[in-house]
Amino acid sequence: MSAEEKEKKKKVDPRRTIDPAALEVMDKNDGQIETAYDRYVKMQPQCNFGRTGVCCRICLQGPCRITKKSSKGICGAHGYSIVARNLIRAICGGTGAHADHSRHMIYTLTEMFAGKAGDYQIEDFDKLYRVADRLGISREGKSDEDLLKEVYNCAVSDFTKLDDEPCKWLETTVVPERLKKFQECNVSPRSVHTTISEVMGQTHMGVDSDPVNLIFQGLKSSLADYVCMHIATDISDILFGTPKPVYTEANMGVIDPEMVNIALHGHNPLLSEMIVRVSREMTDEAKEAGAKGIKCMGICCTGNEVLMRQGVPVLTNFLSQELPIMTGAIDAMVVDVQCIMPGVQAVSECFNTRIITTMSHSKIPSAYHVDFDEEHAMEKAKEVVRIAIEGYKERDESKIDIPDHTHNVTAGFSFEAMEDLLGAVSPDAPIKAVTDAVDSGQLRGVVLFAGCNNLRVMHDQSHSHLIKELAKNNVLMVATGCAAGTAAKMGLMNAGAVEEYAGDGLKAFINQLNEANADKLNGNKLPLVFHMGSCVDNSRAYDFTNALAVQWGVDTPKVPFVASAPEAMSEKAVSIGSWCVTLGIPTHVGVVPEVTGSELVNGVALQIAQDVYGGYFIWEEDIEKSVEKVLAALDERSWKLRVHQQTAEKYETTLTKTW
Ligand code: BF8
Ligand code: SF4
Repeated sequence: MSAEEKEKKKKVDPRRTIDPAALEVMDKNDGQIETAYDRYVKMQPQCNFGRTGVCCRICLQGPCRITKKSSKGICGAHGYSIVARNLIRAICGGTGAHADHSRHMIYTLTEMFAGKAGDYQIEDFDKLYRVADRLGISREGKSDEDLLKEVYNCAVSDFTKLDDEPCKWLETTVVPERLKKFQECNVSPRSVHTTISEVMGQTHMGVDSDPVNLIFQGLKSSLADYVCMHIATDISDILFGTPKPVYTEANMGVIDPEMVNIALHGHNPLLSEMIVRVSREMTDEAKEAGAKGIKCMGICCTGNEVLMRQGVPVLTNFLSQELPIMTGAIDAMVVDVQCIMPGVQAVSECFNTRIITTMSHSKIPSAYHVDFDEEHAMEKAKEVVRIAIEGYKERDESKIDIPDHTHNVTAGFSFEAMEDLLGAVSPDAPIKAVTDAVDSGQLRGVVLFAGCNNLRVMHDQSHSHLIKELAKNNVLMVATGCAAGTAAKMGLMNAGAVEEYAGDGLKAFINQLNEANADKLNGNKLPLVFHMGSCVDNSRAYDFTNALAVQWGVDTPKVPFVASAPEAMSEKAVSIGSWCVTLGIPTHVGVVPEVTGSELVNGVALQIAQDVYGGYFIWEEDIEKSVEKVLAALDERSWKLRVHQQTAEKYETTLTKTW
């Protein structure tokens, strides 16, 4: 390592978080147990070829790296082809992950129809009817099971069909202008699985080297991603209920040393829902072991799923997932799929915490494994809880040290729950409460905080800062995934934060909702940031955008709605960001993806996308500039919308369709 590299490495402080609970655990540990924060420092400096996307390992002649000396790969592939191929494989990785999740939900219905998943049933009939209606399925003379079967058939078809008809979950959830655009540009996916296979085929050595063609296929993959995310949300709601407001707490102080503590981590609600249910029935077994009861807490998006529907407290978000184990009081961490750091196992071995993997395709060496299957869901959930109770019995009391940090959280804002709240102000067209507030200038627009944590930036800092600044500027905010985790942990997802941070317009808007919904809220008040769920539930956020577009009578690129992922990390985030752009949303990303090695590909992301789809990426790592750019994107749209509305009024014509 050169002297310069050593110097750079020294400058990176592993205390890369602003979460006070995480800092406390980290400081007490004093580097003795290695976590992601330490490994990030060890990893510096990271490879710039990979970072800018110009390293190709697609065939065994590679890796080929684009340098000044060598402007093409061995096969003659230009840098732009290599960057585009890498990018769309990342998008496809995200699509694959969501497809895996969504297919599992669909498969559970297969098992239900075969009489093999008796622990699952239709929990939310209204949601079933809503989804069926949206898909254009007639309900007349059909039993609920028949209806569910028809919804299921549509989902299977969206996953597998080979013809050019649009996927049902795309066709029925976007305005017609969007769909037309997708068909004109050939980015409407045939089906989820077909699209994934197309991307892998198209990016194989010696197939497509046209960067624009490649990128458009990437956008098609991102729309397939949107389809499977929406299917996952809909089926989860049908099986487990559509979220309604829930009240709980967040951050590591939620760990109760007198309880059997179970951390639920990953993404899939199929097992975690069952664990939450059985843990409420197994209190006696916990008491026999000497505990007061059983407490479930959530990490990442499994955490978001059980928070939204069951009010399960938030333990932490992605980056700090290893740290709760270091409190010495987590008896089991149950993981399913995605965003689970293998590092949790090594940390757990110092504390008698059982890491329990539960999916046959998502294992960690040395961890416990309970092989989940739909047919024995409750039984498997009990097995998991019993392993946690065993863990409790073997706890080393001398190691317990829980940081005393919690904040109140109000969550559970599915799109339906939002409509319900807004409907108390605007009964005929609930979403009009928002469009009116934007038209009058009371709100500056709507921002979705989505996405992960990433050690390239200070953990939780950009989310927190942007939320506070946008609140001051009267922006209505919704959040999902680990961005929502930040808001919950940092006290930004409760009524106190409205008082502390909201500008006058936003405060008045939220207070109006509080007053109109006083009977439903039972003395509680609405939060500053509305939690819409896990990452797959970004589908809910898009339903929100789409409803705004329908209400204004415009295509999505006219809607003052911006997405922001200041700490993006995963391939899923790359895919979600790409569908946001394709669906017409300006999308701020605080960690620039691996595209800067090609001016052409970068230019497509930043400019050409806007020309074609109306959505575009904003790469901005600086937090203050991010605030400015997000506000500017909102203002540009609301200004244009207002001018177009005034022009239409003046000349008594319809609103122009241009953006
Ligand atoms: O799906 S926000 S770190 S946990 S990828 Fe992962 Fe990112 Fe968190 Fe949820 Ni989403
Ligand atoms: Fe190199 Fe071409 Fe093979 Fe990529 S596909 S590794 S650029 S030879």
